[in-house]
Amino acid sequence: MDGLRIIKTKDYLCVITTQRMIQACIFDLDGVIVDTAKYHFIAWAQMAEDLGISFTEKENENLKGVGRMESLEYILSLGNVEKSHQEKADLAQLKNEHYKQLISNINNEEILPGVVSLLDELKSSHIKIALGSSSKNARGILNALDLMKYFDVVVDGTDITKSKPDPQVFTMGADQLKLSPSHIVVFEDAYNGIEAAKQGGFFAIGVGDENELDNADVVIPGMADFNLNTLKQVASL
Ligand code: B16
Ligand code: MG
Repeated sequence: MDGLRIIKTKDYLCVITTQRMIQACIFDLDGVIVDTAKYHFIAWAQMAEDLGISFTEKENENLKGVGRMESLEYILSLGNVEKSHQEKADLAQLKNEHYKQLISNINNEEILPGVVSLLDELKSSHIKIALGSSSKNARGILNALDLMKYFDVVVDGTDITKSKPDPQVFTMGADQLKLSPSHIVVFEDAYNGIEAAKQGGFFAIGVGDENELDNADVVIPGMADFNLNTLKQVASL
């Protein structure tokens, strides 16, 4: 009897409802809350072109959830280009300046469909909300989208030392929430991000294509038709 539990004692017969024990949700940023992947692509593609490296949108897919320096290394490897430590730092900084310029006018119209209503529902149901993003620009983006008010905890690229698929970004979130990963749902759009969540012991909901996110516990195409009720139905914690 899903959702109901019957307890018999000597004197009582109690029927209690068993809520799924979702105590918190951790959201990835790029690709889950906002579609910034296109801006990352424009900035990386410009840098690749300047270096004479061919870099396609398909190859950009491999950079979802991947940190800035690791992304740069990947693009350089595509063109067999070698750079010194300092040159890599300069290139990464240049790309980031271009990216920041591209997102300088970002506003809440770019929040992906269904996100705000889910955050509202979680908030009013007292389910904790955290961010688990590889991006060092995450806090600035949350502020620009006026979403910071929803988040109890924010862990981003400025806090972590290990990139996804290492679970660090999510386990730091769970630690700061003072909750066990077994009661937390992670929303992720990247294969590496799902890997990180699973390795950390979280329930992982993939947001995107089920063929690409086949390591997730559940895959949803997006948050447009997703709400707390559907979350409770799909998340078996
Ligand atoms: P930044 P997420 C990731 O964010 C992006 O998916 C990835 O494309 C980007 O390279 C990475 O952040 C680092 O971003 O250069 O802004 O520090 O998906 O983990 O929220
Ligand atoms: Mg992402």
